[in-house]
Amino acid sequence: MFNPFRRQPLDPTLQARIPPGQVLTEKWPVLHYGPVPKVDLARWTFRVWGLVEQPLEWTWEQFLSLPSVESVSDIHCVTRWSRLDNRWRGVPVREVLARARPLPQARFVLAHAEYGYTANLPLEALLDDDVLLAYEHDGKPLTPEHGFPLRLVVPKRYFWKSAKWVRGLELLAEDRLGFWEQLGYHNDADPWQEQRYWGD
Ligand SMILES: Nc1nc2c(c(=O)[nH]1)N[C@H]1C(S)=C(S)[C@@H](COP(=O)(O)O)O[C@H]1N2
Ligand SMILES: [Mo]
Repeated sequence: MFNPFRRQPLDPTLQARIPPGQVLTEKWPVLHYGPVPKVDLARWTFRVWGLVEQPLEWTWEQFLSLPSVESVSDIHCVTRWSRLDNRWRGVPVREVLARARPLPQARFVLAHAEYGYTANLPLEALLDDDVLLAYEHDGKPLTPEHGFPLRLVVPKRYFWKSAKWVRGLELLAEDRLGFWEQLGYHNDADPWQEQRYWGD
């Protein structure tokens, strides 16, 4: 049977990068709830709204003109696989938020994706350099099943926070639970603290 996981002992420097309870994989599993959306780039938009001075909406072409960076980071899925050294290209969330200018009351963000998928994070967590609205992975455009055309990437949290097919960010004063968080997954989702389920 196909087994994506390595069984050999890892060299210690690699092992040190794998959080507790995780197993290294070199494949890239596909994981999501529901179907893969068919996206028409001519009609696609990305929005920032809620507690911002300037609500904004970009077309795909406009979004591509925002400053992009490359960032290499690790993926840790709560289903226990980790994939190291993913090379992402995209727009730092910081850049997008700087244009919309969050109001002082804004402390949380709900990411909205196709079909109503949501993921919630503290605003502060989205300001890190490694947090991107990514459109390329390892030098190629995202494939449909990995989030084409755009996904959120938040390397310091379990990967369910990294919404595929993301369409906007809503700025909030109070935290609002996302899709998996409502189903009992941990709100903070730090893989190094093994925050898998609420109560862990
Ligand atoms: N829109 C959307 N994004 C999503 C999900 C989903 O169900 N819908 N699942 C999350 C989960 S649980 C994981 S582990 C990662 C998987 O990303 P991948 O399929 O690119 O590995 O996507 C996350 N983003
Ligand atoms: Mo996941």
